Amino acid sequence: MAEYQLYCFAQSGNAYRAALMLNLIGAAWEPLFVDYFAKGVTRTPEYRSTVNEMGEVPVLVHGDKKLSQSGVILTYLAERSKKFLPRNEDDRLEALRWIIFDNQKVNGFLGPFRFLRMFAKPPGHPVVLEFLKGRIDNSLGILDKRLNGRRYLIGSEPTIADLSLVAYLYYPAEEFGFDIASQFKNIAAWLDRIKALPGWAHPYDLMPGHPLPK
Ligand SMILES: N[C@@H](CCC(=O)N[C@@H](CS)C(=O)NCC(=O)O)C(=O)O
Repeated sequence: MAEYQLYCFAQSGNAYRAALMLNLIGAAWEPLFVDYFAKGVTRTPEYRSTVNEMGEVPVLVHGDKKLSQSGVILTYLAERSKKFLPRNEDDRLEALRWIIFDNQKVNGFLGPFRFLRMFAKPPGHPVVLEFLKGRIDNSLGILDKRLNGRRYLIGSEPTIADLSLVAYLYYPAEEFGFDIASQFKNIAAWLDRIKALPGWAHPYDLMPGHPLPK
């Protein structure tokens, strides 16, 4: 058995953060497939009582530890591996600030928007999609501005804040119905920099469950 196990599925950008971090730090890990779409596994009482009471992926298993919330998982792995760790207290707080912004305003809107467009049956109501798209444009604009003249979000090296925020942005443009990279130039260059790190892999190659059965 690998040192780490990760409950995940390919379409989950939240799980991708943890999978990408595990790969980038060279950890020995294996995915534990959660069949979210066909079986709604995260909604079952069994999953909630034995894996995660919050009914979510990702969940990282490391020995006796079972960690959820991607920001917690990233912090744990950074502290253990000393990789992608912000350098000092100010940077740690800054990383946390961006991770919370991501969870609430970047992936917090992009995730439901993509889900309602791509996977929900029936798809989301146009008014809801339009509301979310407005919020996404605003949040991505803030991120793009932050990256203006910077290689990474904090300091000169990539940290867990970068690995959190990139997570939804490598999924295909068709899934969002708009092309993030062509609309936000600083984000596009930053995505290329993270993609060039040794160990980077696309979410659909890193986690099980893609493509979805027709
Ligand atoms: N803030 C959480 C979000 C986790 C999350 O929402 N995961 C989704 C998959 S992308 C999930 O498991 N949803 C199941 C549900 O809400 O029923 C994190 O960063 O880990």
